[in-house]
Amino acid sequence: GKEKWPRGEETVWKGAMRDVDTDVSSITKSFVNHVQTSLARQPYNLDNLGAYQASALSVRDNLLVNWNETSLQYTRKAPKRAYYLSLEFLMGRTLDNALLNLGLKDKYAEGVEKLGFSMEDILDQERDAALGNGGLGRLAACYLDSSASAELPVWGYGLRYKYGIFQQLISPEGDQLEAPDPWLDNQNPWELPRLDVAYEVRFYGQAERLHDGTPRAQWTGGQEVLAVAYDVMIPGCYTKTTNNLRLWESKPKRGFDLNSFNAGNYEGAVESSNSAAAITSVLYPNDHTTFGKELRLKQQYFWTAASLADILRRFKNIGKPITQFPDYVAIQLNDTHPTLAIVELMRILLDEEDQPWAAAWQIVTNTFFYTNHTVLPEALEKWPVPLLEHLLPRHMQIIYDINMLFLQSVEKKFPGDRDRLGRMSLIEEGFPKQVRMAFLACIGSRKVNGVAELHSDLVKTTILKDFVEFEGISKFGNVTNGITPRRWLDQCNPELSALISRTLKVDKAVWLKDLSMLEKLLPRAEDKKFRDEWAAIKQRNKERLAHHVQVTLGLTINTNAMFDVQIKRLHEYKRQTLNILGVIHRYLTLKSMSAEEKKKVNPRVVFFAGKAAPAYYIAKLTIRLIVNVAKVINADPDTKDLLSLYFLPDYSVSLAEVLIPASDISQHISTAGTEASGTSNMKFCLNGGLLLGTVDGANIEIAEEVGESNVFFFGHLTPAVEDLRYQHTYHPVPIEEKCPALAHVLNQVSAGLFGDAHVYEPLLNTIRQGDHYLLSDDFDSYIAALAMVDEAYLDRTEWVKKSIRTSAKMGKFSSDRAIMEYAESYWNVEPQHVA
Ligand code: RUG
Repeated sequence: GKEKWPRGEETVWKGAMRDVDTDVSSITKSFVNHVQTSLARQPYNLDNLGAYQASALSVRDNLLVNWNETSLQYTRKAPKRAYYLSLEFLMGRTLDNALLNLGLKDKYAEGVEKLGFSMEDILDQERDAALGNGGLGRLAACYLDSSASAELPVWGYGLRYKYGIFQQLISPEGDQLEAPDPWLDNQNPWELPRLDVAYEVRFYGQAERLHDGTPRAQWTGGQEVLAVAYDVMIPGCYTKTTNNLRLWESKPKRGFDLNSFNAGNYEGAVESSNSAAAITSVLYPNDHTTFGKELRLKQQYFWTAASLADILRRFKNIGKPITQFPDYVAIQLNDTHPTLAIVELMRILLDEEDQPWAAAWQIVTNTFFYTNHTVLPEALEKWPVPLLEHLLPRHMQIIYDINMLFLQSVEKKFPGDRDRLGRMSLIEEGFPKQVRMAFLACIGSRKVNGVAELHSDLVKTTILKDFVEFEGISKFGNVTNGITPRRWLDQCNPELSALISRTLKVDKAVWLKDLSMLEKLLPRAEDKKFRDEWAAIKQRNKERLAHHVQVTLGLTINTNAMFDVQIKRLHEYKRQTLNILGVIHRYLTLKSMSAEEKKKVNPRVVFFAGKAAPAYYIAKLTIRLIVNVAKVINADPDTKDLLSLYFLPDYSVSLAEVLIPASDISQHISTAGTEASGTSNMKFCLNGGLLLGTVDGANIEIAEEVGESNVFFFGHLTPAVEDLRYQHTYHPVPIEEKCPALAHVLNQVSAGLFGDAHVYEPLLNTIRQGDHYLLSDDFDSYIAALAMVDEAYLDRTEWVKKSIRTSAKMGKFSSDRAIMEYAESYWNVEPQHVA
């Protein structure tokens, strides 16, 4: 119907509303306006930080106009929307990305130059928004970029942690130290507080079933806290569509308890408000582990309850009956962290919407979609029943009810199969009993997917095998992860991006949104001039990295060497230990070479970066070993020109943006079957770095695309892993016998070649005893693969050809492809063009 203009004169409103002007003089004007009014500063003493803030506020004006129009369009048209629930969004910096997506970078650079600043310095002022641990959180960020770029009505929901992932410091002894990450201290221009968008969230209390012939219950008492919305604008690339990432902050419902205050009990008066604020104070710095901590469960419920209340309110504004909820709403669960949303929606439908059980379950199971990100048993979330009963009594009742009905239906399909019931129950027996969140997420969702072909197959044949047999295979799918080419090529490697545009003779706006166009570069691998340009850009990126390391750490790096990079969370399954042992092997080999032999060796610089979970002892020991090996190797005059090693502290999205374009070879060497996908592998290859890896995760699909002759594979395959582990346990062979080269390396470490020998014994013992991650099985083939890399690098022409071919075949790994698979095959949401 025709809308009525709400108040005042429409022509006056419309005359005053316009797009923000984007010519250079309007940009400088807007910048100076923000300096004067928003920042209340003088031009005379404006520093780079002030200039960053003024630029950000000015760019934000552009985003806000688009963001408002996008919201209005969604409200008017009421299309089906999708919501991406993720406890982590690893956004990195925003200014550069926003400028590029808006197509305004050159103009802003010109504008700030005229005002006496350099764009590069300004960009460097921004702190990373590091609300995530690693791949899972960065994937969420890439998916938001792709959703907006594809004009899809997708919002993210997460938590506004006051402190993001900790800052990593490395002590002189090589120990990781953790410091808080006060990322909001300089204010955050990219978020809009929405103090008017707030919901009450309850914890603890009592749940009483009504026993009135309905499944209803009443949940009362306990603690109530407030969830307040902060909105972050997500601009699409070359489109008006600007979506929203809504992050919740916890606040006390009342500031403090006046009664206690008046009675002189000042601490008591603020206690409850402190406990409310604590919920969103810090990101848990663990990935791939469960912790069973009450505060973490509180975070999960707080966030899912607020998000669902918000989604429901928006749905109700459309005025449709609740049974049509799944026609308007799809909710994607990023791992099991938001699984309580399934139970919370049941609670609302039963207790507040008065729906019968079957109707409620029907709505729920048509709304949710669950993505699994790991098959490692220690990473599968479980929550103790007593904790859930205490914190969320009504939800525990509902989980019991879901489980009872579910097991009844299993019993019906497989009569008398008691083992199966035990295996499939949502409740794991034990002391205490635990709720298996992956099973709950699975049965409460319409579809379940893994994140790479191999991983999705493993999900179906291992952890959810019984569920495939019960529910049918069609519920289980695969969406191979992707990365956004905007940040991971155009932004981090502007020279390569420009070369591609020149060569394809199209504007980058075109190929950045259709990454398969890179394939047209393939014939250019035969073109010497193109190869030279390609290689020169790689070289300049290596120099850029060396400069960065020089400025930040005061170290001088040999840019004539091959750059060999492994950057990711420290974890035994990712096998950084294999890499450092390989470096030691190389060092020992070099030491034993004659001067003549050394002349044939190509110099290599090895980079590591990554954080270890603060309580992960073995991972921290690996960092210590790397740092201390670096001290010895980098100081050895016999070898230092041929081999050097750096552990770069405080790995972040921004550091990755400098490291990735500079890499000649990167390592993705997890034990087969353990890395669900990996996404940095895609980023390196997109930037023309070659891949050294195991036959695992997305490495396999990368090799399928670029051809096996362009990757360096090694190691045992997934089907062999279980047998090998069995051998280790029941027929152990001493390392000396099984792998003498590895034994020699381990003995050198034990003997103290890299200092305090005894310190590393617990780390070395993980290999000598049990060797769960199969380092001793893969070491020889790893060393052979490294030698093949050396060999290949000697023929630089052929190497550059491989580099070009690799990059050219990375189209599949754009997150645009992945997000369209979710939109079309899972959520059923369609692009909404904002004119
Ligand atoms: O370990 C996986 C990566 O292989 C994957 O690429 C990434 C995104 O799907 O997710 C990582 N992950 C898995 N992060 N946390 C988990 C398990 O909680």
